[in-house]
Amino acid sequence: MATETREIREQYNPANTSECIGKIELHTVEETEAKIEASGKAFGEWSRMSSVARGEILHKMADLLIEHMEPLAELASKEMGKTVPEMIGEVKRGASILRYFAQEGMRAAGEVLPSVSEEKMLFTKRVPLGVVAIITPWNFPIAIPLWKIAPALVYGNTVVWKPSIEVALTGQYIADLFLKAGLPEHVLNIVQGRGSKLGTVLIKSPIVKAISFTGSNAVGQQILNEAGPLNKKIQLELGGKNAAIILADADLELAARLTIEGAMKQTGQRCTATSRVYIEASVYDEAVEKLIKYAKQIKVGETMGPLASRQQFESVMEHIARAKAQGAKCIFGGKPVAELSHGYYVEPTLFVDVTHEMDLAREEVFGPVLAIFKVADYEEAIRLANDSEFGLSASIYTANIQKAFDFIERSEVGLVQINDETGGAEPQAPFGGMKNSSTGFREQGQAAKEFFTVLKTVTINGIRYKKS
Ligand code: UN1
Repeated sequence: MATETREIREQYNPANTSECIGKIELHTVEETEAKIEASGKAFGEWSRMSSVARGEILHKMADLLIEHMEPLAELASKEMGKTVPEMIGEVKRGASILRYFAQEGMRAAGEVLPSVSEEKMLFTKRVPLGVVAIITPWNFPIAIPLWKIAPALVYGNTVVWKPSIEVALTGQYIADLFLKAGLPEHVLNIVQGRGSKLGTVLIKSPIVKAISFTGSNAVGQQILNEAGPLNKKIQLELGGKNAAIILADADLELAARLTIEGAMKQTGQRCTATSRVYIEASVYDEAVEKLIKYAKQIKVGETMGPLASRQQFESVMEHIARAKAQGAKCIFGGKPVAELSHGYYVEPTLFVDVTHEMDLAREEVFGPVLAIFKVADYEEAIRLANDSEFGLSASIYTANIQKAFDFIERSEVGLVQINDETGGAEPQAPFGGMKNSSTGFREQGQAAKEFFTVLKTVTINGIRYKKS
């Protein structure tokens, strides 16, 4: 049988589309299978190592990440377009994720339970799953992989990791740093290639016990269809269409600033981005004026990077064209930036006169586009905010504590924000959504343990010492 040869892919800078920033050799199906097998072989020794020692390696990795902060942030920024300061922030976040999970190596892995019999000791013990497949997107090329890989490793699993092909060089950099940090070979195996080709190999392999994926709903559904019947543990973080509500009693300055930040940070390419805002009628005009004021402060090319790829650029422009065609009114932006045609730059874009029948109210754009709605009151706002197939994050801006508490109860999302933007996540807190935004287990915090370990219940009979 002829062995497949590796395809070579060039990576281009989305801020300067003719600049080739490096090449990456894509793995073949055979090589991917070999990596899965290598992960399987590495599992025994890794899982037997003390979790404290595994945590030490994560600590070292956090130090290395900080040491390599600048070159890594520059590479990742050139590969997917996020500005360097945004990427520096992401590297720091990566280090704090690693430090949080490093400490997990020192925490309890089970509990002692009372037994009905005095002759028995009954306890639980968390054990790793085995080989886990981690498939990560391009929009957080450092933080998302680390918030999956770090818990997977500290709890004793071995990992096959496929970063998005759009950020293959950044992925390779991180994998190399793990080796430098002292991770034994084959405990983390990176595979490079397209999900359409290698994804199925990972998902269907009998060696792979669990799959953690962040990305599109279409791919998430495919993973459920393929891996669900195989009884694999599945964790999916998918799309969002996150709403913010601005009530008449809100601090409008704060609400407008954070709504624009929520919508435009990272060029809107976050599953937690604010993409709809519902404003109470009595403050509508004033709030819209303030939204425009903050949108104007964004300097595209400086404080806001390009979209990550041609495909993203075309998709966002298509969403904008469709919104216009369906009757929404663009009051700000809406075009590529003419002077920056060397990159995939799009203006921060605001739409009004949007109805809930329009695609702009329902589909995830994943770009710097915000749909603005006028509502009569809080009741209409929450009804419309919940009118979505997604349920990741939602914000309310108000000074009314009863409405804020009502919102905590009634908003159909996993991440509820009071007087704060829809995005953001801290490593110690569980992250995930409701409805079509997530499947299975929450990520990060103590919730990560639920996904990356399984409980054994142990009974020891005959423990009572009897004097002979
Ligand atoms: C954040 O808002 O900082 O892909 C985190 C995403 C999410 C992570 C968002 N899984 O955008």
